Amino acid sequence: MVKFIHTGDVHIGMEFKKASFGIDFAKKRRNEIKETFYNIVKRAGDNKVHLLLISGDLFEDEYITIGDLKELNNQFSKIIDTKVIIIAGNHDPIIGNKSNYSLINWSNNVHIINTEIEKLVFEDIGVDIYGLSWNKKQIKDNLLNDIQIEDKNKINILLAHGDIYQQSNYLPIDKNNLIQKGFDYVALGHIHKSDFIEDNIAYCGSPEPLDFSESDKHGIIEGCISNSTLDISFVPFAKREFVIMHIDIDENMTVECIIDIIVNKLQNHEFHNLYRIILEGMKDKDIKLDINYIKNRLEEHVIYTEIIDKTTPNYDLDQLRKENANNVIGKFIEHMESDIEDDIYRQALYEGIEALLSEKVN
Ligand SMILES: [Mn+2]
Repeated sequence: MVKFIHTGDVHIGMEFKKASFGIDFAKKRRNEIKETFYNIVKRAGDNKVHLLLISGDLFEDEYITIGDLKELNNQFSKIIDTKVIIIAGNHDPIIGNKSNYSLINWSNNVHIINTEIEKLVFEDIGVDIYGLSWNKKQIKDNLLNDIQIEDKNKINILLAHGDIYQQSNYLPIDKNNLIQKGFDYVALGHIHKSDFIEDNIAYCGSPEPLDFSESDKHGIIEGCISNSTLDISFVPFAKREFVIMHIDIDENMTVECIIDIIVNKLQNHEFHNLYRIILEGMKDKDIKLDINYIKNRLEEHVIYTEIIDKTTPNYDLDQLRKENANNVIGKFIEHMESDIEDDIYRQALYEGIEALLSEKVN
């Protein structure tokens, strides 16, 4: 039996410039991604795994440093009995002679597949590995269509970084065509959410979630493979989860009521996770939801929260329109009200009223 770990989309070096969380948390996450990856490498060594498969986007081309690469190599060199197989993805492509992968001399157990379809033969474990590294930022052609298995008696594994869900600019993969090729296991990368496409074709997902769009369980795939059997499972491995929470507000709630509801809901959750709390529903128009105040009150319960206020104040629109028939408030309501079914219009209407009313008072 051949043991393997399948990972990818690690994005080492990621700077999180567009992330909703601030610079301090971004730095923390940047380090945590490395730490988690080193732990994956260590696990491969501890469990005497034969193959560590990395399906692209190991690092961020723009932000990786030579120091980071040396550290990666140092980690790989500690598990010399594990073969580390890497393909480059769209975030770490091998473009011409310029590639961060060529900046250092990799340990003997590290194999970086080149940008033409390549087959690596490992006689000692009876495994042939096929793969292809990216050589540009976008690939529109299905470059995997022509791969053919050469020796059916071997354990045949394919590493691919691409999109099996749709005809995209990120190496579209034809699922049916892929199934017919008869690989014993296909280790996919590119999509950050883990997904078993077939029993023997899977996206491992990113080991650490990168933002709130990745609010599922993240980890690695571990497997045992022979010519006739495959046993694989997803193993959660992330240090933190991004959790999105919806809280229903009604017009009878005060700020303290709302905080109580959130705290109550957070009680079953982990301190170290990141929470996006979305407040929805109708709020009392006289209550000001001070987001920073609520955030401060949650600090002792969880390490990170962000709060999005999507509530609408319970203005009596008819009353307001009548009272303001001759001024800009009335005209504004009249103009906006026609599209009140549209979420964005409604939000704009209520925010506009709030702004105009506060002007009036002042
Ligand atoms: Mn990726």
